[in-house]
Amino acid sequence: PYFEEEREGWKGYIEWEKHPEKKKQVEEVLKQYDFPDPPEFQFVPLPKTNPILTGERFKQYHYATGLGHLVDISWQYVLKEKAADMTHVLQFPYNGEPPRSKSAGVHHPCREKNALSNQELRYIQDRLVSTEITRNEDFFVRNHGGVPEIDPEKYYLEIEGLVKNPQRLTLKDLQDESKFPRQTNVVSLQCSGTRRLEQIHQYPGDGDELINAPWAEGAIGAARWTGVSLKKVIKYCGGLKDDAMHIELFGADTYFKKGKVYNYVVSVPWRKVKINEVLLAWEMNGEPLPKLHGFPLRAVVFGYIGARSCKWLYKIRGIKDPSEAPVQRKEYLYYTPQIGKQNALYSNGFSIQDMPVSSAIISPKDMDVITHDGKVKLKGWAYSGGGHWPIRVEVSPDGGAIWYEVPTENMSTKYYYAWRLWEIELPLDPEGWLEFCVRTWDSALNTQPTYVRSAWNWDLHVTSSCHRIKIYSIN
Ligand code: MTE
Ligand code: MO
Repeated sequence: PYFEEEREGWKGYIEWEKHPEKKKQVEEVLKQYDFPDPPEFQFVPLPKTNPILTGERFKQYHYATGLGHLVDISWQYVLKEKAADMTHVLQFPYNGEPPRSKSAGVHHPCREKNALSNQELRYIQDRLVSTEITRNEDFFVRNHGGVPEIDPEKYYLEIEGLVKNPQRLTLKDLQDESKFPRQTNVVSLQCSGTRRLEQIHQYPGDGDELINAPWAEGAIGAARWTGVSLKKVIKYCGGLKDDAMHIELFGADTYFKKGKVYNYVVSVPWRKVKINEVLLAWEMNGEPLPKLHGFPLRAVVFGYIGARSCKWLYKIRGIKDPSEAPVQRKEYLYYTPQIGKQNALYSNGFSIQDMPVSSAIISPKDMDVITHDGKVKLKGWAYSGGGHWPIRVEVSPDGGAIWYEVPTENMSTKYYYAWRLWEIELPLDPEGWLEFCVRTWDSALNTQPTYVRSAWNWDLHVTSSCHRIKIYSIN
């Protein structure tokens, strides 16, 4: 059931026919490998050295690690298995992919050639923390496959499975306020890979995530989403049948995994839906949902990892147990630090839903040289998932011995489901290399692990430790 279905007015596939020349070229190259045919490709030179990973153990990822900033996440397939013995890697962009702003796609500070310049990176990240509601064009994009094209006139949402009266609802139905009350919420989405780069520095796990999403601090944002509560839609279908406990969400996009094509499918528990924390949204910051963010309809699951907020939503299903789809079952698993190459069984991982409390310093940036007259200004974000919100942010100028509390008036609006931006001016006397770090306390009094290695995990998810940067201070 997790393979792509045909539907009128919806194109989830790539148009091979339009690129006969390239298709042929690709076929030639692919003969050497055992991979599905891509529609289009280009060679991208990779950096010869990688400042992040050194040593024998990491050799096989040597080239792959360069990909993070060269390739963005929407590429269809990367010959990563072969990357170790190539100086070039194939990239396959999708046809008709909407253009992205740099700020939407690149939020990680790899500083090799071909990456963003420091100046660009600084500009982008400063923009990110300049508004508590993120501009649509600055909102990070994380796509597992291509962006499907959906004709809104022909679009309908199918509701089936363990619901009492299965229905098909058009956009007009959903937007008809006599049927469904509208709901608007300011909600942060955060990719579970945010700040993954810090875990990569420690040890890069199976290497998969180096290619897929080697994010730094920018895979997070807040938007004002408008739509209907999924709960009301299920009620409209007469409610769930007795044994239904979860709702499965089907995205119209397709992606490759181990040579097979799947739809993007996840699930959320009914208890989450019941408290109106799952929104089916068609509007983002007062504009129709942009294509890159799931046009015409997406789920927004408050406080969960971004992965559950299924984009290009075309079908929902009442089910008994969590979805069997690969995204739900095999990805987004949280392992203990002892789990690694030898014992990484899917059954050893917890399925990640709630996002933990986390924060980051965005300005200054790691390795900055700052000249000051005894004072330095820090800026960043703080967030907590699972229905909690940041209540206190503390920063330390000396790696965590002394902590200063950010005054509440220097924290942005408390929205319950969104991040809070903060800034603080610290007194600073010492000169030379210093380590700044930040930690946040949330409304349930959770705070962050001190060091990244205490929460390192094989799939490199939800990096929640204190964010640390090194700066050179000149007084
Ligand atoms: N939904 C579909 N259909 N396909 C996807 O690839 N990516 C997920 C989620 N929903 C994804 C998806 C992930 S991993 C994240 S972090 C969020 O979308 C990102 O949402 P954004 O791109 O709007 O920021
Ligand atoms: Mo994600």
